[in-house]
Amino acid sequence: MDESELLESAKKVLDGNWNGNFTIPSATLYPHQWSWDSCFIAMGNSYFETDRSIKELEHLFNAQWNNGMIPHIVFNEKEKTYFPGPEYYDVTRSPNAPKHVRTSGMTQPPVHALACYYVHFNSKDKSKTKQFLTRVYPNLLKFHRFLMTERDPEKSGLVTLFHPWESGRDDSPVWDDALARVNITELSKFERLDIIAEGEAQERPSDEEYNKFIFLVDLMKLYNYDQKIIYEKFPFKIKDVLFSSILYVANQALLRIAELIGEKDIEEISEWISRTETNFRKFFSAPSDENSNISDGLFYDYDLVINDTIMKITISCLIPIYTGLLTKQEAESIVKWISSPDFVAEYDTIASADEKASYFKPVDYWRGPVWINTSWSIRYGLLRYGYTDGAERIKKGVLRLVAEHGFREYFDPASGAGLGGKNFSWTAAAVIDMIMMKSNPMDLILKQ
Ligand code: 2M8
Repeated sequence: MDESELLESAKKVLDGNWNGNFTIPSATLYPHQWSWDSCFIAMGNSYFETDRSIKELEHLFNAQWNNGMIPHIVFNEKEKTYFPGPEYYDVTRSPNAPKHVRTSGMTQPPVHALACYYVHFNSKDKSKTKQFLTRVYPNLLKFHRFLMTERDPEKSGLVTLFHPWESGRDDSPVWDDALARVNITELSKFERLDIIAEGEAQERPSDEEYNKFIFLVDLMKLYNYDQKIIYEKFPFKIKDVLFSSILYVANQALLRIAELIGEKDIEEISEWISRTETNFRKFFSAPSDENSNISDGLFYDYDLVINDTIMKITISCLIPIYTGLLTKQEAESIVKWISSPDFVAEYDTIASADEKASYFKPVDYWRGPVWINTSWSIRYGLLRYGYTDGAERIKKGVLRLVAEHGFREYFDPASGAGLGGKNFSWTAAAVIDMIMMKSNPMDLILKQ
């Protein structure tokens, strides 16, 4: 398939998953609206379907909580094939939850400001999209403020997550030790609905992990989703590199949006940006240890419960190249990892965990397979720092993966075999962006 055929197929995937209000990630597993999925989808659609992108994002913002949180799932009442559904989350326990729509009780990476900026950047009707930006600016500001206050009482500029699902990388090895310390006192009875065919269990998180995922939801419910109480009592609190990197870029996008709509009061956003710049290395660099064989230049998540760095080498460690906050030298050492056989999968795409690590599993969800949204982010980082050949290789690799194996949710890094959901929306959206992007919106967003 050549690029124009791939583009048409990608558009068909997004059309097929559009339900009139939002785009589902994939019919086989995810029948509701997922927060960061919708952002990638809106970016893909921004080249041809301005109105649809706007509707997609506004549907999500319409479910924003009073405290500013954008929930990670907005439920479609008609769909009953996903667990945990709205009854299980029971967010009515929180005075902050919206009453007119049902949602989950946690959040996901804040790609939203970037997505909104993209919609304007690629639109042919700038006056329409400027109005859209003016409408959604308060939603974005409130969401970022939620993350920078409720999820960062330390004022570090780095975000604390209460659940692996908030990271978007559900069963990443990064959570293993923290989850092992979570002691399940009592667990509700539940039935998993996410393993749909015989033999697919190894491609999804294990039952043990699921029990922990559900127990953490039970605990959030016990505390009525009160962020302050959760912060005080929770057994799982991690400052995440990928999430905080995305927020750093999103804050820059928000500044750019403020400028476009003539919003002058930007001091708060600038302050958030400098907090992140001041503390990023303090929290996320590996502690110097002569005996450690982990070579540095990577960035690691930080476990607040034990006040320690999580020394697991995963895709999250590489994502800071996407922020533009690294020096040329720091970017160079990440590029070394990206180019090393430990991460470079077949087709020049990037595995989700270090292939020589004991915790690497080639077909297990976020423990090894290649994901297209993270490869997309890294490609942006490479473009940003002038590694155009590397960026081109990733693009070619993604296009080949999809041409040969379909628009799958994730891919085996060794064979390229497609895994998980079929006709997966963000895979299609990223392919559209890689083919269509002529000038780089990120150049305008990130500080020079
Ligand atoms: C996956 O997460 C959901 C829970 O939110 C699940 O496994 O049920 C993750 O890959 C996440 O990043 C993604 O947003 C979601 C929908 O595609 O699926």
